[in-house]
Amino acid sequence: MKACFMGLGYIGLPTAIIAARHGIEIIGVDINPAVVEKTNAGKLHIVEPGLEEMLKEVVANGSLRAATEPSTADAYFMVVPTPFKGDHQPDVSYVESATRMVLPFLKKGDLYVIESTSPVGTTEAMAKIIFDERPELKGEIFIAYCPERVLPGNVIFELVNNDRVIGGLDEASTDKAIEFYSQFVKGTLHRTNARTAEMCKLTENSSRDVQIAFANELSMICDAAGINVWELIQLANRHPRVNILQPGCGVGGHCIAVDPYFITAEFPKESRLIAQAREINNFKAEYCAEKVKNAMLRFELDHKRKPVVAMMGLAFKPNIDDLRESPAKYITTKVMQGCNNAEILVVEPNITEHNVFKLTPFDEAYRRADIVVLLTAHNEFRTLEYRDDKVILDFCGIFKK
Ligand code: SAJ
Repeated sequence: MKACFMGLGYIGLPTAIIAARHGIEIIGVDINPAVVEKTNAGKLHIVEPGLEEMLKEVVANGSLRAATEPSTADAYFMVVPTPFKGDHQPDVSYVESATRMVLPFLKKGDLYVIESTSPVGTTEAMAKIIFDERPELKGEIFIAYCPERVLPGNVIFELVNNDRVIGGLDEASTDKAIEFYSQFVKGTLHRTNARTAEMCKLTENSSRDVQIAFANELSMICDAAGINVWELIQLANRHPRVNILQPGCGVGGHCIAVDPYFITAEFPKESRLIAQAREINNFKAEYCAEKVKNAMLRFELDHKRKPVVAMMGLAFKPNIDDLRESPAKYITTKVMQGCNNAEILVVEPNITEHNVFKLTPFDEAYRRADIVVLLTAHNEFRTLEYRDDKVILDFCGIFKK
């Protein structure tokens, strides 16, 4: 069987690699020629533990080939980004253009699947585009929605072992999609319809956003009340039915900071809690930036000189190189803009070079800084020893003080 993956990003590429290792012939398509070139050379353009060896293997044995254009296959997978526009309205234009790219190749019996996180109704909308252009395919192809749910950093395990939700436009499409995924997914494949599957993905990430907002709100209350939030949450979680997440400097990434807007944009009156959680998590980044600026002013007043400030972490979560929608990056930018010539050291151990930020090794920055701002809980930072002689703003619970 031959499958065509449209999009070789954080999800498309690992899925294509795993599928290729299970005997499926893969053509991986990306509009970025640099990604295609790198992939064909067996080099990973993303950071994901253990994946590069697998890529090398499937490229070497010919089961995965990357290209900038699709070609004839038996199944087509849309795994492209769905960002939002300026007003938080979902932008499905990449899904649409990927669909239009595969349109000429579709033939009787083919499977077409959207994996990209999408607003409710997207699968039906893409089916309309397909059948408007190719009416002869009506009733002849299988169309389904199957969202991914893997956690970056643990992709190889989760791609295979997580349960998945599969929603076809009709029963036969659900069957066909389940048949495909059962070739490499060990988790249970749950059947539903396309609209429920679309909403299920949005629900999962909104649920996490709401829960993190609760932790972030607690952290601000505790700060004002003089209570250690880390201790508080640990104690509250000893209750058998309480499970509070950890506060941070905000919520980032391309999933949790984005997907809830796909619900609020379409159902604004009904989604007040989801909208409020988004606001709280966005506000937490502003709040952290203000805290840093205040600490800098205080230092200058107390010491009659400008502080050296270390901004520790740019990535949106621990131990990855992904800066998408990163609150740490946002806070660092805000602090640099208002730094009034104070020296700001920027640290991100998972990146060697950045086109905007000059990076400093984490231990050097920690040694030199008067004010240390812990933004992302990278493993490297956990090796640092707490220092009473520095102002430490620990937004991600490294020292839990
Ligand atoms: N975060 C906190 N406190 C926590 C947990 C997370 O502040 O206790 C922050 C992180 O620092 C980060 C953000 O939340 O900024 C999101 O990180 P994450 O680890 O919760 O999730 P993602 O964005 O890496 O992956 C999520 C996952 N969804 C859920 O856990 C419901 C993943 O399973 C999805 O596949 C992925 O979104 C996606 O692609 O949609």
